[in-house]
Amino acid sequence: MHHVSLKPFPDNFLWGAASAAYQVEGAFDTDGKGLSVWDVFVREPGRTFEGSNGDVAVDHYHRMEEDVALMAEMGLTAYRFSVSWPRVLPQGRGQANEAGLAFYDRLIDALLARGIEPVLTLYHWDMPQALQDEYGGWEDRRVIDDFGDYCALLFRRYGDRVKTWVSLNEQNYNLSNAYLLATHPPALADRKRFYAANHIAFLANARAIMLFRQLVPDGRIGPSFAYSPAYPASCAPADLLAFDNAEEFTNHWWLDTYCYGRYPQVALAWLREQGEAPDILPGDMAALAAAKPDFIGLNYYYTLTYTDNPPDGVGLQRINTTGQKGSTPSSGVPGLYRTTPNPQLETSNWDWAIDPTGLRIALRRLTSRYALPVLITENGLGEFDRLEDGDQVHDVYRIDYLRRHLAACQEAISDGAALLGFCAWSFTDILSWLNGYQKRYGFVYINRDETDARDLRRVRKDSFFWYQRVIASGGRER
Ligand code: BGP
Repeated sequence: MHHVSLKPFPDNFLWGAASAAYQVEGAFDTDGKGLSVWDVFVREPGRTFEGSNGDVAVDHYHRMEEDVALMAEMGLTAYRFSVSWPRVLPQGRGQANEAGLAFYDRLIDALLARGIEPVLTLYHWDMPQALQDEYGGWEDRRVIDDFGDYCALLFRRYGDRVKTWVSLNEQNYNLSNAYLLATHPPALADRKRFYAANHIAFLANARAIMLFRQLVPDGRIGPSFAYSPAYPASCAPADLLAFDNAEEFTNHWWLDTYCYGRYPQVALAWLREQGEAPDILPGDMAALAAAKPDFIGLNYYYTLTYTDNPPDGVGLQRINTTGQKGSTPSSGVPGLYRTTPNPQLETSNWDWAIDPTGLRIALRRLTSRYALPVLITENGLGEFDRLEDGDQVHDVYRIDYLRRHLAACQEAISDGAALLGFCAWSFTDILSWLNGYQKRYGFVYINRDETDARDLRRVRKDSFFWYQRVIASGGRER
């Protein structure tokens, strides 16, 4: 679709950046915080890149004022962050930790004082270890009440000031890693348990949205979905089927359920045949259908290209966590699909395809299929950065990536997408869950590496000044 002229970004467009509690806060056992599953998991040998962990992370817990001052200097109009569940409820439920709640009060107030809209994520993967130990976290329906109570606590506490909320962050990616790939806690590889836990997470997401309607009636809420639009490797019908399988099993399985309370029927039939479909109790689907989100949070990094995979074909494979280009193997589900490199696209050093048109396609598919506004809750480039003399970081590759993805946003707006805002991933450099500190995403460089926290100095990268200009011009100057 070609447009003679493009629509501008709307005046109230949110120009944002994002983070997640475990990846920035540090202070993992400070001021009464309980442990999350990640605090425990990272201590098991071999789980993360060079044993990196978020004990200190980028010490945002203690440097929050400085970080917010940098956001204001940059001109951000939104900042997306997550609350650590065990920081505010050390045991996952019961007695709240006032010091933890007060930290987020201070953060929210600091943002509002600078005219930055807080976008609060309720869950960015840090399940309280206490609930994991007690009943297996997402695998037990008791988590629905506990998660609901936790959310209600935050809605009551912050709902007067925070109006834009994200429920679950990347339920699809997190639970796939946790229950299929064994790369996130609790590190299992069991498809039956995966679909069961995922169904319960949907119900918890729905509970949060229903509570939100009562407690923050003037706010808006939606899940953030890790959307990698599928492409077929060729026009061979077998590749089209593989592509169709991938869309159903890796995308519509979540998006249709969030937005319509309905699992894709062909995928459900296949899982039933395999004996791997989730147990759906009476009332479940109605509960899901009743909790339609106000917007879709879109985390977009890359597209994936699929080809046919026979029943004895390749299974799921671990991703590249070293930054050694070309080390990602083909990965798939036997009988359904497998990935194959897209020869049309460049990749990052972590083998993530760089595809701005894929973002436009994502926005168009979401718009036409779900008729909901979209908030881009993550988009960015993880790369090696070099700190040069005089505290300079010339991250031209990141500027190029973001520039092209913002151009795709404008095209999608012109196509008819109701795009609420763009939260770049990430504001400062952060801990990448499995890739350590060397896979950097920030506009602000943090002087630390995997094992040495050094001075944690904040250094504005070239992309910082670039995004500052983009925001000041309402997206016109890129
Ligand atoms: C998303 C997560 C983020 C962030 C990002 C980059 O999946 O929501 O928390 O980590 O991806 O991924 P990575 O750190 O693996 O490069």
